[in-house]
Amino acid sequence: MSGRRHPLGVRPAEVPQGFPGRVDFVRSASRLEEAPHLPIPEVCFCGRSNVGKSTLLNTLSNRKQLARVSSTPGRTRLLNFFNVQDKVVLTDLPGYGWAQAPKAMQAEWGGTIQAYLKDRPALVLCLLLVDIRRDVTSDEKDLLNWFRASGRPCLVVATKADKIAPSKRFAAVAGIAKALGVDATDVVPFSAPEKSGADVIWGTILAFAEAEMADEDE
Ligand SMILES: Nc1nc2c(ncn2[C@@H]2O[C@H](COP(=O)(O)OP(=O)(O)OP(=O)(O)O)[C@@H](O)[C@H]2O)c(=O)[nH]1
Ligand SMILES: [Mg+2]
Repeated sequence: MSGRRHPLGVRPAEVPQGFPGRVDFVRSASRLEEAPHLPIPEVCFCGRSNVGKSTLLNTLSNRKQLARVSSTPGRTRLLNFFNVQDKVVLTDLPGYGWAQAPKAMQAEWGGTIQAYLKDRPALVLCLLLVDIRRDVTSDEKDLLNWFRASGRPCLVVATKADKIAPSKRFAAVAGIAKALGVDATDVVPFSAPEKSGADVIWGTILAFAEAEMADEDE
């Protein structure tokens, strides 16, 4: 049962006409020390390899190839930072749990992602992407529990919604929410080809970024 009307209990910000306009690639980093430090709130995209992180970023940016999209899992091995109009920085994190990657490499990515999620003061919101067609994994539950324990707000995005019939999406979202132990309002279905879900995702990102900027102005 959903007790709230808005994802994370926060009314999505109004998305201006023509937004986001230009989105600039800032930098790639293989280690946290290489990450840029801009005085702008940051929102990250995390999830298993191939779940659609880069595709979501491209769709939100209205660009085909801003972030590299690949049908070969594990292609994005770096943290990639994008500046959206000096309003928010979006970070595309490397996919975790790519079974074919050498163990040492998996450990290295995991370490970098963990360090980023722990020690990134600008981070105001995390997007956890899960495939709408698949059962939630223990990795995803662990990550969500960690977000909860750390007080990091997390919006769950159920990707590839076009892969299931519209009539089945509501039940799929409810199943994901139940498995993760979150409110169903906090799980937003998204489809890149349909562009469905993009408005509420942008609205939520902007609401968190704007709240942070307003706090800093006080
Ligand atoms: N039908 C459909 N396919 C999608 C959608 N989003 C992503 N895909 C496909 O899923 C595959 C993986 O997408 P990516 O965006 O590269 O996934 P990723 O999470 O960035 O993967 P890594 O960089 O390996 O971690 C690509 O073939 C995409 O075209 C979607 O909403 N609908
Ligand atoms: Mg990627």
